[in-house]
Amino acid sequence: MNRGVKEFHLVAEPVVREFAPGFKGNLWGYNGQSPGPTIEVVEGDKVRIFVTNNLPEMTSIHWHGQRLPSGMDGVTGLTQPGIPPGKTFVYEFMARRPGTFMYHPHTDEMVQLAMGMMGFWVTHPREKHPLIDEVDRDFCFLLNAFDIDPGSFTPKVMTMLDFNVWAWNSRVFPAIDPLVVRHMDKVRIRIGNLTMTNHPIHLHGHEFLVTGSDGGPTPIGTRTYEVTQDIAVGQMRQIEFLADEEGDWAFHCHKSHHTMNAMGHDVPTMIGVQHGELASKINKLIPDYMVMGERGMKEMSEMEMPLPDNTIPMMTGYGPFGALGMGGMFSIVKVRRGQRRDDYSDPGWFKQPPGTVAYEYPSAPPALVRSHSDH
Ligand SMILES: [Cu+2]
Repeated sequence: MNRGVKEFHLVAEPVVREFAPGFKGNLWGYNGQSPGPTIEVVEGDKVRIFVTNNLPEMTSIHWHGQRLPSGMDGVTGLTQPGIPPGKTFVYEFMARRPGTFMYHPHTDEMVQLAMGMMGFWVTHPREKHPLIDEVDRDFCFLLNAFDIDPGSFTPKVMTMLDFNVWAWNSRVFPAIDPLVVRHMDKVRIRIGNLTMTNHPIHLHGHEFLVTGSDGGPTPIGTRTYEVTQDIAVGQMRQIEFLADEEGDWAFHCHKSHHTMNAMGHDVPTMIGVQHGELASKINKLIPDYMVMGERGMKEMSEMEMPLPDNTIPMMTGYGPFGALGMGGMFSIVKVRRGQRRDDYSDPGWFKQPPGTVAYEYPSAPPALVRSHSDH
């Protein structure tokens, strides 16, 4: 705070980000991280942001969703010259409306977004707002995607659609923390999308309301209960729900290719192909050869195959019942009684009450009645 102005300093620079243990990327970000630091202010705050460019090319920052003077909007060539390497520019404006926003470059966006330059911005309401509830838990993350060949470290910036690292805050499951909440907490999750495609984000076990976007709080009359919310490119959405069901609840993008990690996207379909002796014959020539997917691909989630130095298996993560077969944009909302109010630490796996887990039927199942479409 400097004479009534809240000051921030963002340094655009190369960063090394760990997507998951054993898998790092050479990215661009802010202040040593990608995404950059989350900026939190209060409605009506005067804000001054110093932006220093330590990248090898010019940049700028666009304050996505903000009301501000046109000249502070951060569009290189349109509202300002680009910030040259080594220089610092200053942005000044008032955070005029409360909500969920983000920031990102508006210079060479294809490259700078593909390299991980983005950050979150939350403007809290100054007073009790009729459309903004108080919540017990307030999470936020950005959806981002990278194309990093197994064994390499730098994203391929020309990729338009075929990404292989589908991330939340530049992390991939199983390295994304669970969202830990107390039973009966009111929970808000703010999500922004700076990838090249939309992501239908799906919550198990609860219904939520979409209470806001980068356009502000949504009018009460427009809110509907959902279990999946599509988040288009360049959109922010905030969802809210009452965590009234104890358990471990999956929370993930519903595009099945987005809950996988690298190496899973170019494998031919082998279901029904009988390899027989083929694998052992090939193994004599290529010791690491593996037959993949003749009975489906779930078996791959438990395969220990040799990987290049810097990557992550395509489907990983273990739960109390075995391999989850999930990667990428996946996490778990853990609802617990007895979790302390300020405690976000992982309580471990949910202890399912006796008699509440799907079980193997001990005898012959009831006779199946098929529909007679062939008659
Ligand atoms: Cu997705």
